[in-house]
Amino acid sequence: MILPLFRGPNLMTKLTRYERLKRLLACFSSEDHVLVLINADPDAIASAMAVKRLLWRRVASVTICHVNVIKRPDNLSMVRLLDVRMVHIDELDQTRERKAVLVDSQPSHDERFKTFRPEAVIDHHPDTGVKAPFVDIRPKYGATASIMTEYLRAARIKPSAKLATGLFHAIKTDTSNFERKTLLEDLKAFQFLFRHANIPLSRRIEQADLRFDFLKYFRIALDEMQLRGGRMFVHLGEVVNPDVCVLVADFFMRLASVDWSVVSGINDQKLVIVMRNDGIRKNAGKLAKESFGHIGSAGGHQSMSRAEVPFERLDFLPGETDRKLISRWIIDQVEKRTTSGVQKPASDTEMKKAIFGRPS
Ligand SMILES: [Mn+2]
Repeated sequence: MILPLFRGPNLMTKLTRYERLKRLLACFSSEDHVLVLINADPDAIASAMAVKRLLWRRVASVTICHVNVIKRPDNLSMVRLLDVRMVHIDELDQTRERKAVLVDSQPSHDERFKTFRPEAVIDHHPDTGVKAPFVDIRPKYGATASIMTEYLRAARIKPSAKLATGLFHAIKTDTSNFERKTLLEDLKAFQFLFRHANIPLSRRIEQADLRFDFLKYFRIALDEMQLRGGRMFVHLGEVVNPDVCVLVADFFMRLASVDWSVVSGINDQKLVIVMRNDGIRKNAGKLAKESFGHIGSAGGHQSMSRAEVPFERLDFLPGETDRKLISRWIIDQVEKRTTSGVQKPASDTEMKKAIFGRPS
């Protein structure tokens, strides 16, 4: 049976889940070698796993191919713990004729996608006017994994624990544990996946956000942190990855007595300053702009922000590699902008109380 080709997202919303599934599957035959193209993050990886499962025994082969380099330790552990087999685009045998499927992205999102003419595009980002034989773009969804869960359910496939865990982790990640805008459909998918997922495994993936070589920055952070009022400051010096500043800043926010955390590091000839606060009558984005916007780029939201100052703009500091000097300068910049005026540095008892809790 030849199904009419689908050419727009509006028609798609009127189709039942089963009809959508039928149309997607009708794009492929048993001789096809399928390439699932992704920009690897948890949602894209899990969605690609779901496509592979949907096409299992229906096509000749399915290869998952990522265009980015996976660096984040939690993403690396997801790939490892869920046994996801993928190839980087540079290692792909491009001579082979393949039908491409793009999930959690659209062709215009990456230069390297543009060289493929995808057979199917399934995504939840705003529609960029994708033209393909099969298009299913639902921008209101919190995750592509929720859409893929609907396809699996329409196909009456019971997901393996690893696939379910991947999709479960993807929805948690893309919705920030449902703190971001989501649909009832995301919750329904989540509820379904919960029954099949390995929850300790999902937690393990989530927790694995540290690399061994990050630990030394935690030592610097604990040795050199300065608590002033409720504000925690530390400058980590040269860091291998600016993500370290985010991890340390989030770590300090776990202290009940800390209501601001300002953590900086030097990476790629730039001073990166990461700010976090408790979200109560504070604006991290504004503070970052006021403190560092005149000398670099700065921006963010109410409770999280980031500023980047090119190294050469710091030439007024006599020794820009001196951690203490940079730390001093950052504290000055931030404290100059705060309305409450000059804050006294924390006393030893205040510091101890913050770290170890109330002394008995
Ligand atoms: Mn996504």
